[in-house]
Amino acid sequence: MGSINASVDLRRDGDVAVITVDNPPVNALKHEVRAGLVEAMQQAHDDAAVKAVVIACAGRTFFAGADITEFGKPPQAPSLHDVIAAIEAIPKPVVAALHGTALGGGFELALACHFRVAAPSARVGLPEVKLGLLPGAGGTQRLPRLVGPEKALQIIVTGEPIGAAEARGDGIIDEIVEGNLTAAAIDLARLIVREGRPLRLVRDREEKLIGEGFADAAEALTRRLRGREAPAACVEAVRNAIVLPFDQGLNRESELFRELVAGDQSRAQRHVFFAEREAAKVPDMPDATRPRPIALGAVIGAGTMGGGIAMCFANAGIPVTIVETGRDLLQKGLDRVAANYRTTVSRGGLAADEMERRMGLITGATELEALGGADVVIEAVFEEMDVKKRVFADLDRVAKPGTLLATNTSTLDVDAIARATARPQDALGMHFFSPANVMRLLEIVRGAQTSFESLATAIALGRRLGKVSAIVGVCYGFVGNRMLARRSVETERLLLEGALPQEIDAAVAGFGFPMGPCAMMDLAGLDVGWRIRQGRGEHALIEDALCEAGHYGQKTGKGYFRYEAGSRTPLPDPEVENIILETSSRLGINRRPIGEAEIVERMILPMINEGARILEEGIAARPGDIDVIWVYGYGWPVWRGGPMYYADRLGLGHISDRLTFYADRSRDESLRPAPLLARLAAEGRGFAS
Ligand code: T1G
Repeated sequence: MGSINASVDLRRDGDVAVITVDNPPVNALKHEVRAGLVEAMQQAHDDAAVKAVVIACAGRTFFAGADITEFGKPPQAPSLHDVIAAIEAIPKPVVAALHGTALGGGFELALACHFRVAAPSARVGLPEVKLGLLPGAGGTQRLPRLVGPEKALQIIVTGEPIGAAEARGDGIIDEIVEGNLTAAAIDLARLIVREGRPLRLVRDREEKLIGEGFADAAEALTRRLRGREAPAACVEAVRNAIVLPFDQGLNRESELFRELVAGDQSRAQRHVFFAEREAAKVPDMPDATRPRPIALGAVIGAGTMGGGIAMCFANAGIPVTIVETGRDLLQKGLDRVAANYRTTVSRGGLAADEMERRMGLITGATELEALGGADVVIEAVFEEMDVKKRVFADLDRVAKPGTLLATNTSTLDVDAIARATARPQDALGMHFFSPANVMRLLEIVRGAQTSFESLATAIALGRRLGKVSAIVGVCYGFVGNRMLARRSVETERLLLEGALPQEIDAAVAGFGFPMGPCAMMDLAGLDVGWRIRQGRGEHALIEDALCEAGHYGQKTGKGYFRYEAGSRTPLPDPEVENIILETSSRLGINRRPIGEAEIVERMILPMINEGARILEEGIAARPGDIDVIWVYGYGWPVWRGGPMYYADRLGLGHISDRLTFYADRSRDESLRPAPLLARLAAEGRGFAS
């Protein structure tokens, strides 16, 4: 007994063998861990004095799954299947002690044990589908045997973990224990030996394998997952648990896993997994930098964005004050927040008492002085520079020293706003996406004078608010909106040259976006862009004509599409077609049929080109940051990895040729390949290299 290797320790506690794994930060089941587990199980098996085994992990969590960095590399024995076989082969009770997040292969390992105890805060789940995979170590065969096929499918296809209490209710967890978890697991192991309880493996349980309702559940769960391979594989594998003997189901699961792990979709989703974790890192930030504590927040402006941001604070348990200029506007904003919460409660997404608790964390005020004690203030007022500068000058007067001053501007110059204060080092942008309480992306805009401490504070706050943060520099529209503007220009051109809104949206949806550009603009409101263009003296001929005709989008029941009362379904609108045809003929344009491939190219390639400029200017530090921004903020299909990842798959040489073709044809020099793209294409390299 003793340490098996650097990650696995085996000790005896009386007649119980205790295996403890310590592979920070999340006890991923890397090769060394698997080898150590197999060796430890063998020793426990061979030692006659050992009557039971406990498997536990040190650090912040039980195994959080297989080591994702090992995927795509030659497999090293023993595999996780070998570890599980060793656990199932031992004729002694094996108890798993779960804390933190027992996920993927970690949860599958626990399902191979005879008993599971958990800390109250533990969560279990099979998130492989989020990596474009399915559980590959028996989870699709064992979990249905424990909780029934429908519940198992819910857990596997959503990839969302469940809490210990729910898992206890479902019979996954045998006991929830307070205090010393490993000691409790040892006590249970001893009790099982003492009582001579029968050792029943999950794999041998069939009583819950009822197929009734499975097909409907599968259809409901996968309806919105168009284009993805992994969910369909999950459904097939779980169905096999109902119709095939265990070992056959297991073999088919492994086949499906091997197909998916080698496929483009999973590679893309694994790229996004790691890019998401990189995006919140600041390459030049000194390691010693520490975030300032945030105990109290404030939001200026109770509009749609302000209310949504305040909900983020309340959802994270942070008290927040919303400041508005007048009582009526304030009450309107608070009512909108309450209505949002009530909708979530009515859909079963939140308990009524939890809603009350969160509402209790939100306070309204009409005096700026009310936010004097806040550790962070997020300004979410009208998107106008003078208004924002005035607010920041006032903030400078009332906010306490060290308060993080953030603007939620989606386009404006953060440095100019920061200079309205005497403390630009404490100012930056925190660009939330609408609806702010739902969208996970947060663009943190680093100003020229923003201090590392302020940056670290914003990054830590983003994490507490459950956001995926990406650090970007100051320019018009930052990263996401700046690239989106390229797509809007091409949308306008395509409409003038021959396409119709429904054709453009169908092509973009076919690529994998949840919504096309025209329907998206109808949701955001065409008048928002129209007012900004008027302010900048710019034009979008078709969109301007639509606005002049009262087509503001969903809010007026007509935009690029028309909407039946109470419906959000975009319907082709002959009036819009007339406006488009009329505008084309007024400009003397001979309209032509435009195919899906050309539409997709012209929606995507100019954005990639702008992404290259953004990288060249250092507005984004890594191509992966741009990918994370588009996946979490603009609906880019995660299984395509993001625009820059997609570009590398497509090949920069090809992209450069296509852009040159479109630049020559349209005589729009901004479509010509950006220097970085042209250079990398010439060198046969990609953005990632
Ligand atoms: N493999 C390798 N590295 C991992 C990892 C993993 N499974 N999980 C996390 N990391 C790294 C991560 O990149 C980061 O590194 C650091 O750990 C902290 O992570 C056979 C096939 C567990 C909920 O999908 O969801 O099992 O940036 O910042 O916010 O069926 O990490 O510090 O260098 O995310 O506290 C299934 C993935 C695998 C879980 C913790 N498991 N991980 O969140 O920390 S597939 C998963 C997470 C599988 C089997 C299959 C989260 C977390 P760095 P973090 P966190």
